[in-house]
Amino acid sequence: MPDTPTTTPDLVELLKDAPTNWGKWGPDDEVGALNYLGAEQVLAAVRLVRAGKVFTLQRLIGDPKGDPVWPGRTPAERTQILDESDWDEGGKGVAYPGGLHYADDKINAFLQGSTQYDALGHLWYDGKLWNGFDARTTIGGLEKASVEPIAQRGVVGRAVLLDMARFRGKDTLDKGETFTHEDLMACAQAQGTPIEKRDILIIRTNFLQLFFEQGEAFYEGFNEPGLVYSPELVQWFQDMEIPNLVTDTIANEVTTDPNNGIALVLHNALMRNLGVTLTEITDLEQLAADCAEDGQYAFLYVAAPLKVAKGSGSPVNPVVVK
Ligand code: UVW
Repeated sequence: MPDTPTTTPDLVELLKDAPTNWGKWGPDDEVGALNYLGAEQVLAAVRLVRAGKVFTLQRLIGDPKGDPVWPGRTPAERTQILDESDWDEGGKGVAYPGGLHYADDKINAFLQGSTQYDALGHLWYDGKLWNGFDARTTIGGLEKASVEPIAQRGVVGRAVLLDMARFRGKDTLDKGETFTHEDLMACAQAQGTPIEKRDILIIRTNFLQLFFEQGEAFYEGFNEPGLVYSPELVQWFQDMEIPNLVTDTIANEVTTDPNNGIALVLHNALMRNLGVTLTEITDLEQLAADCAEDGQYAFLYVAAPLKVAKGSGSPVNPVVVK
């Protein structure tokens, strides 16, 4: 992590006048701004399917080239439990009638260690989660605002790709590089597809290419590029009723805000306070190349994280259809 100023304010102070959606969908709501995605949004998104092109946005779990993860997390470990060798002489394979053999394996994984949805209760400040739930409800597993209600509901709507790397004429955005909601609108304008109310935003930085090029050096002075907090940006998300922010970075926003030294401000201002769902570590390369070719930057987006009881997040393989 980069050094932070000694005068770093805390989130309570920084966000004291920031908007919240607590209570907007009732005191028990656990899916927040996903409530903006109703039948009207689903049907409008389906009408964007024209060519039958399908893209999956998940990164490979167990990539031989490595799995990028937030510092302190470790990539998933897959262990082979059964394979053909278990039916060799003296092996542990059971002799099923008919000669059945099979392969079994398991993974030991951080639920946020690959392409994932964050539960709304994944992160908080001042002792309160999304919708005002008490942070003590996280002890031993999320009793409130876990990933399960998001998984039960699913996420379907119109999404817009905002190719910030291409817009800035770069292969990848740089460490700590920031952009604002105004940059997103300018990017959308340049792509010929303005952002509409209730759009799912998918932002491409291609920053994780540097993980594959640099190996461990990638984590030195870890500071991902991304959106940077301002009261105006938070208000814009609120006014635009953005349900879901999807990025190809590990944590969706500039890691350390250059203006105040605080880590992951937008996780709090957008997810904890407004209920915007966050989706991270997506692979947008094939989709972005296709959008550059056919000029269609808005499309149907479908995703459902896994139904993990009390989970603070879950792996996901989002699907885009054009
Ligand atoms: C943290 O919240 C620390 O990370 P992420 O949102 O990437 O899971």
